[in-house]
Amino acid sequence: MNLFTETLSDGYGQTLSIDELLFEQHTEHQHLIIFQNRFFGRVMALDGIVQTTERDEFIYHEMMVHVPMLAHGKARRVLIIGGGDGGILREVLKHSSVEQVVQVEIDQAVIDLCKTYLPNHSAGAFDDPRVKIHIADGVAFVREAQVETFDVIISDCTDPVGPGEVLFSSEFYQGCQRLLNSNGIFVAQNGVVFMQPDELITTQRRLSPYFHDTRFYTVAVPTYVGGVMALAWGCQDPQAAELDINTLERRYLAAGLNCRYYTPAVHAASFHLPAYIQQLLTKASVSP
Ligand code: AG3
Repeated sequence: MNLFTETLSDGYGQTLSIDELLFEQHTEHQHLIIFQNRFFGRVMALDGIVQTTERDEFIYHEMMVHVPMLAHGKARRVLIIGGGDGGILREVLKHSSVEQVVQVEIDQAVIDLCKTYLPNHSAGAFDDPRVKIHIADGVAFVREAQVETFDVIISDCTDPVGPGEVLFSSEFYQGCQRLLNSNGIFVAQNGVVFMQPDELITTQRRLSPYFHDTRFYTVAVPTYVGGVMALAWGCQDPQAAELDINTLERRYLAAGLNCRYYTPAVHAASFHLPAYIQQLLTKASVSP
C-alpha cells in the first residue's frame, strides 16, 4: 500500500493511505499532491503537509470565515490571501452582505488543480461576479495595492515554511492593517499550538503592534493533527471578539447559514483558551 507521511513535526506525524494517486507535480512554487484516501476522500498536500481534505474541510473553512464575518456583522468587502482551493471563498460568498471579494493567491496551479480535483471546495465560487482573483505575492499586495479598504481579511496560508513564510511577517500584518477599515477584522491560520508553540508566541508579538486587540481562537481539525489549531485574530475593537450569544444567534439566523461545525455557542466558546495556550501568550507578552 502506498502511504503519505506528513513531515511537519520531528518524531510525530500522520500517515494516510494513498488509495489512488490523482495528481503530483512540482508547481512553480511548491510540491503539490492530490490523492484519494478511503477515510478522508480526496486529500491535497503542499510540500508534504496536508492542506485540506474533502471530509473535514468544512470545519476549518466555517471557522475561518463565519467567526470574523458574523462578528463584523455587515462585511461588504473581503480580502482572502492564499486559499487557492476555494473553500474560504465558497463560505465568504454565502454572506449576502458581500459585494466584492479580492483573493490573492501566489500559485495559479493550486487554483486550477483544485478546481479539477476538489470541485466541491470552490463549488463554482471562482465564477461568481463578485470575485476578483490576483495571482500575486500576498505581502507585496498588502504593501502596495491601491484598492478600496476591506471589512474582513482572511489569511488562509500554509505553515511558516516555504512560500507561506512571509505571511507570518510583521510586514504582512502591517499591510493588512493598512488595508482594513477601522472596524475591520483580520484572521489567519496559525498552526497547531501543541506542536507549533513558537508560532503562537511569534504571531502574538508581531501582530499586536498593529491591532489594539490581538488574540486567538481555536478549532479542532482532524487532519491538522496534534490538538487544536489556533486562528489569529486582529481588530481594533475588543468588543468584536466578545459578542454575546444572542447577537451571534440573531446574525447566524439572518445570514441563513446551515453549518456543520460552526454554531453561535461554538463561536463564543472558541475564544476561551486552554491554560497551556494562555500560558504561552503570557510568555509572549514578556520580552524575550
Ligand atoms: N491551510 C492551512 C493548513 C495548515 C496545516 N498545518 C498544520 N497541520 N499545522 C489550509 C488550506 C485550506 N483552505
